[in-house]
Amino acid sequence: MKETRITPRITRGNFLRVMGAGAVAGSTLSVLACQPNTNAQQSGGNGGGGGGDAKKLNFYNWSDYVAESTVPGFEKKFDVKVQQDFYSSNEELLAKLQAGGTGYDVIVPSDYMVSIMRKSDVLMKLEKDKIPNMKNLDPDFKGLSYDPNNDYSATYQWGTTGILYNPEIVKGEVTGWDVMWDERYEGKIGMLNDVRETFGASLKRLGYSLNSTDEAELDEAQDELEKQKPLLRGYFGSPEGGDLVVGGDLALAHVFSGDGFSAIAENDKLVYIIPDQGATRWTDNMAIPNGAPNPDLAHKFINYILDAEVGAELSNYTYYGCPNEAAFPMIDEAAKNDETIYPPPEVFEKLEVIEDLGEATKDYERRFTEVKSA
Ligand code: SPD
Repeated sequence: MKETRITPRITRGNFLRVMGAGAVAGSTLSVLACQPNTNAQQSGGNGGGGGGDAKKLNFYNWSDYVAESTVPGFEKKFDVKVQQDFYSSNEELLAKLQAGGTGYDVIVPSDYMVSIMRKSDVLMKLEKDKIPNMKNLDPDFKGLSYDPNNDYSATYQWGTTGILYNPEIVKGEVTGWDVMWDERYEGKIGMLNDVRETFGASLKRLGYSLNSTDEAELDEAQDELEKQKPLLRGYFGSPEGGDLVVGGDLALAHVFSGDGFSAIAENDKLVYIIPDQGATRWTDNMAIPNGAPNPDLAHKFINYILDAEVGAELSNYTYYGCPNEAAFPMIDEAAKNDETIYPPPEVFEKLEVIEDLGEATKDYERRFTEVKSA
């Protein structure tokens, strides 16, 4: 695949300033101005979580995954506070929920993890009449296999997982996963600390499905990861790998697309590619855990994120794909036209969605532990 460079854009730090008060702050204010303060209704209407502070939403999300305007806009609109905590993998999120008593109201698991969580009975069924903005979601992001009726989840963002690299260090054309095994970059390579993504990269490099449960294929993928390990600076969470490429500590990092594009916004010489052997295409989804202290406010938050303007601000900040059809006209032109954010059909067909593999999940986890401790 041809290397595609994202149109150099602004950094997150100066996003509000550079876009101009009208473009971002103005649109937020217009949302605020049109909405009544619903706190009075909310105080009387806690949806039954029991004991929750009706004025506080506990939001557990991936790091660096909301626009600067998102949380303040919600706090102001509903006269509430949002407490944010962060995780860097689906497995970390699941472990936290399974340990119990987290007190989280809204979480953002990926596709396969929604399926695992549904089976583990850790998710609350959504009251869809409280989420009228669900209608704004693009039909392509509704009714997906991990939650066919959107009974438990609503899409937040989508993206791909690929390679971010610095062409001043990495020589020649980078087209596929092999570069992450290239001895010339020993000590300057970072992989994701994410069992399914990192095994997925190894499997795709070998020409296999990233959902393989074939023991011989998994043995081969594991061997390759064990061979790769001495070349690595480490396994990193999101957005750390991208940050380390920006800082010059890494030449190459296995990253989620938005983390790649954020890094490019900091240094426009960097390049993000979707390897030509294929890669992951994923969706992250808002859901409410069982036992959430404030499910009523959680539904309001999900509905707020699915608002067209809020959704556009979110994707214009994260550089991830926007699943909100009503928001799409407000997505930055540079992003809309960027084939690494919105891949063309010939690339799209090489992407695979990580599936819930049931019992085989444990096999992947055991193998990844073995790789990391090898
Ligand atoms: N910094 C936000 C990263 C969100 C990535 N979620 C994608 C998970 C894919 N398996």
